[in-house]
Amino acid sequence: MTRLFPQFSARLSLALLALTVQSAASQSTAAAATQAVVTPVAPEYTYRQVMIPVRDGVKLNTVIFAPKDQREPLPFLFIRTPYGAPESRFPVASAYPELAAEQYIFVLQDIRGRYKSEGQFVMQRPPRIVDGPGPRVDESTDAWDTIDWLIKNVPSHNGKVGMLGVSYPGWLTAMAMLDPHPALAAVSPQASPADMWIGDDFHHNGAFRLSYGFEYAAMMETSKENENFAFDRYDTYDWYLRLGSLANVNTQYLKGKIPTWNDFAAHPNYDGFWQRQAMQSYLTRVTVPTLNVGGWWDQEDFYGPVHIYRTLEKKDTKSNNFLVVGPWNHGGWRRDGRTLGKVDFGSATGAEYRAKIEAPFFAKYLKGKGDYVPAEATVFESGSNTWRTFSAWPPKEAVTKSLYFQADGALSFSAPTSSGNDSFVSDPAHPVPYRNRPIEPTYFPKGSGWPIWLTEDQRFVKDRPDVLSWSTVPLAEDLVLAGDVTARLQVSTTGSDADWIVKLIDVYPEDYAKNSKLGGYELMVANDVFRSRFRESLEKPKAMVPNQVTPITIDLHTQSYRFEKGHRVMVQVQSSWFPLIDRNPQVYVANIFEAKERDFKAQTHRVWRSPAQASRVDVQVVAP
Ligand code: PG9
Repeated sequence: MTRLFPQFSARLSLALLALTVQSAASQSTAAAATQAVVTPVAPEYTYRQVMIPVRDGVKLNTVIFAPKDQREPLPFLFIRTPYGAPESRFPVASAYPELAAEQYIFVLQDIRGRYKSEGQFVMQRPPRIVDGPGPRVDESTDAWDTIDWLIKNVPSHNGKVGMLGVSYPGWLTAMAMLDPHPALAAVSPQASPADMWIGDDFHHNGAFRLSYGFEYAAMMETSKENENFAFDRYDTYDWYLRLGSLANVNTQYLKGKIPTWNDFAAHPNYDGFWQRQAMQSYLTRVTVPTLNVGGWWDQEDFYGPVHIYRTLEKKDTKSNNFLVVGPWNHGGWRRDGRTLGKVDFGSATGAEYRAKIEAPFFAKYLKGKGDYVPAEATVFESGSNTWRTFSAWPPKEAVTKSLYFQADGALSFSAPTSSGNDSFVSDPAHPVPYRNRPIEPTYFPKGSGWPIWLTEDQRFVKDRPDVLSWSTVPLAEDLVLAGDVTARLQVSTTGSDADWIVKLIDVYPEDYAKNSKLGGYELMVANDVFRSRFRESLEKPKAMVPNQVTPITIDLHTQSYRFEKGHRVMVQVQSSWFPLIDRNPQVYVANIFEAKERDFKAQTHRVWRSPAQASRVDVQVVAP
């Protein structure tokens, strides 16, 4: 057993995000933290602002912070952002306390077309595309040119550059590693999206993430600086429902002026537009040591970091590709990380990660200091609240078990012996809210429930007739998920299209000794949505045949989670998650962005649970 953090016992708001832009042979369990993490006191940093020219003559606004008492030639830590590089008073020390205390030359840069940089912003500009007479430019070349400039123009560096960033800045980090400058020596793409149609911010399995897609596109493309859409009501559930057809977005509000919205509407299927933007085809080699970081309850980009890790892992001949996943929401590792919503993980997991993984990672590869040996996969096992390391993810020793849907709302590890189905009416006029109403705007200045909605108690939908639930009896022993979770449903509908949302839930005991206020709490552990029209092809959608039982497979991603003895495992199925996901008309239309009000029809959906047509959720588990 390897103790990961023997010394321990132990909020990236968009604002901060905007500013910042031992290989274990087998599994091992880290002891729960026992001492508080001490945040180091960082030195003061000097500030310098420059406009760095890149190969097509565009100048990029860049700010450079060096320690006032610089002790030796230092590596750069380079962060690129679309959210605004800091003005003069950026608190490097409080944004990156552990790294700042170690001393680096921090460089933060506005990407092309955003804030004070010149040029044209393109949402996730696909790399390696020549689209004009001048030289090819993209985020990869802009990073390369900037690094080249830094190496040639900034004094007292050691010739090495590291890059990191959360979310869009994480994706920019990934872009820089594709064709890296020779000085780029280590990268940490954190919560980087990998595929905006399959599993990250804008769609999941082709189902459009309406509220996030709309609000993010409007925020980014109304002007060069972030500008929130002005909703005329607090509960956006109400606003989106009144909006009606998505065609009304342009006619009533955006007027065709937001390119990303126009792209959503023009590319409802997984066509060349999305495929060119997705990382998959670019991840052909591990170019530099890469620390991939994600959060189990990331409300925006969880698919990305795991997918990037897995794709690179297949090419990782020199063991330079690593995975860290903790009990975090989007960027939660830059905060304290002890709690998420009402759930307490027992220690300051964000600070633990930064002090014990991130800072040693960069010190090793950029300064040649320390004896840190990164584990292949470091994951936080929620439930027991322990860090674990594995030599592969999913762990080689994990075995797959199936949780079968049974009659009378039961769920068990044995296949059903009797036939039947459970049904519900899904009415687009009354979609199931994805979180408790009121649903404030995503970027509500006075605080939004958005960052923690994935940890919300699912009892808020308990009494809805359009949400089906199946649960086990209280577990006689711990059930330890370590690996992938996949729903395999057999479904039918009276309509010709439908969405299927599957949620895997930990139901706490009524008498929950650790916190009596969480008695009976229903915590989502894994979830996702699938739009039936894409069941055979993501590129060529196809209507469902009314009332025909049809298999649907839904990737519920991956987890490290201990369902403790006495807890129950629950699976819920519903057909709407509004306004997170746009409403499916439930009558097949070629492009839902052009659906008319009259196309939206209530339909009866069925989930089958017969021996020959069993519905189940497969989980990879390891021994308790
Ligand atoms: N989730 C955000 C995003 C990343 C990349 C593209 C579009 C959106 C973010 O937090 O940066």
